[in-house]
Parts: sequence; structure tokens; C-alpha cells
Amino acid sequence: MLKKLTAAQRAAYDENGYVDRIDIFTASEVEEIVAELAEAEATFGHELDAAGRNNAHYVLPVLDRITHDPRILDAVEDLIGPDILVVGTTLFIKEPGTKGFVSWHQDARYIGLEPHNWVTGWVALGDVSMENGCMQMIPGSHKAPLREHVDTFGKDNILTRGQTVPDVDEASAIPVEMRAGQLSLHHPRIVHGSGPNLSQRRRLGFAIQSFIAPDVDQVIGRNWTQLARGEDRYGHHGTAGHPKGVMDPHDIAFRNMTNEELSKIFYAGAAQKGKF
Ligand SMILES: O=C(O)CCC(=O)C(=O)O
Repeated sequence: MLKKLTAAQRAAYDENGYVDRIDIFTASEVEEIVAELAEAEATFGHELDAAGRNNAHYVLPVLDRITHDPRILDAVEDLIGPDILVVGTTLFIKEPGTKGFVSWHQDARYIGLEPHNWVTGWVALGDVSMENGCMQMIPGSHKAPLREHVDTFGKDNILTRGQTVPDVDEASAIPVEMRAGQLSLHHPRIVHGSGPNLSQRRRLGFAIQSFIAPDVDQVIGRNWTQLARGEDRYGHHGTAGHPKGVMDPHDIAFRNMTNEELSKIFYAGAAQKGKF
């Protein structure tokens, strides 16, 4: 029996490779989350910029709470089963009127998580639309094997090496437009990307990259995981804890260490290193 998704949403995920507009947080919950995040950014901005946007759930309790919210985990359980680990998170922020974009890519191409028994969650912490650079998905693209990517290292490309699937049929792309507090879930092999923020509103997204079943191993480098639900009978990964407070120095050191290792995974085989 499904815990959070409707049968239609579950079927849409299988067919299209993603499901969106899943109601999770109320307007007042989003307001509290955004205020907590803004306070942390105002106080510790340098720790939450660039690479600091990776795995910020290790240093900010507000992001740890989102990552382990039972409503989100119920939806994830409907896709990958009752045993759930969290490998990492990323804050995807596009400031008003900025050029940053995310090229067409498949998450599974560079992240080293095999088999593809995992799913990425993306929480809208403000309304997202085409105007402010919401994600766009190529429906059904997850059914094909992994595509070759070209490393572009484009100046405004938010991805580490500007990895890009060439020749995407952009006319078939579907925008993931959502209200603040809604969640989307996408498959490791779906081709997706996002455009620049042409609006005067900040685009604030929190991606949980990713929720994995415990049989999923890391085949390129080293990962740490938090047990989010159920049990881990495989023990493939190092164990990560929860933040002790806001920006605890030990948590920052741990986060930085895991980000260094993540960087090695992202740049494995690359001709050069990019921004993060
Ligand atoms: O936030 C974005 O625009 C891209 C996010 C993304 O590629 C992902 O979560 O896999």
C-alpha cells in the first residue's frame, strides 16, 4: 500500500521518470524554514556559498529536518522501499536576474551510485516557474541507458564540470513548476536541466541527492550516509550523524571532509577542475 503518493503519481513516476507537485510543507512552515536559512546565510554566508551549498544539512538543523521529514520519506518509500539512506544534499539557489543555469544531464552519469535504486528529492522553498529557472524534465528519458555527456565547464553552468547531454529534444521538455512547499522526485537516469532566473524573485531549491536503498554502493569514491528509515543490512558507506547545532565547528569539519571526497567523485576522469 502506498504511504504518500497516489496510484496515479506512482504510475507517472514509472512512465515519465519523475513526479512533481507533491504537497509537503504548509505556507507557514516554508516561512519558518526560509527565515532560518536567511539568518544562517546572513551570519555564516561564506560557509554557505559555492561548495558550502553541498551537504549543508550536516551543519544546519533546519535542512536536516527537511531531509528527514516523514512526509517526504513516505513519498520516497513509495518509490524505493522502506529502508532509506541519505547520501547528500545541495542548495540550488539562483539569485534574481542571474545567468546561472543547469545543463541537460543525468544524475547517475557522474555520481557513482549503483544500482539505480535511488531517487532525488527537490523541495521548492519558494514558488518555481519557467521565469525563475525551474527544473525541466525530458519525460521517459530514464528508460534508456546512460547517455554520453560532454564536459563544457561553461562559465554560468552551475554543474561542477558543465556536463551536458548533447542533442536533447528541448521541445519535449516539461517544466517542473511548483508552489513553495511542494516536492518533486526524479529518477537517476532522467535527462533534466534548468534555465537562468529571469525574474526579480530568488529561486530557492533544496535537493536531497539522493535517497538511496541500502543495496546501492558507491563505485567511484567514498560516501557517508544517514539512516533515514528502516535498516541498513549492507553497510556500504560511512556513517554520518545529525548537526549538533547551527554551524558547529566539528560538523563544519565533517561537512568539508565529505565535500572534498564528493569533489573527487564529480571530477573523476575530468580534464580539469571547475569551481567546486
Ligand atoms: O535546481 C536545479 O536547477 C537543478 C537540480 C538538479 O539537477 C538536481 O537536483 O538533480
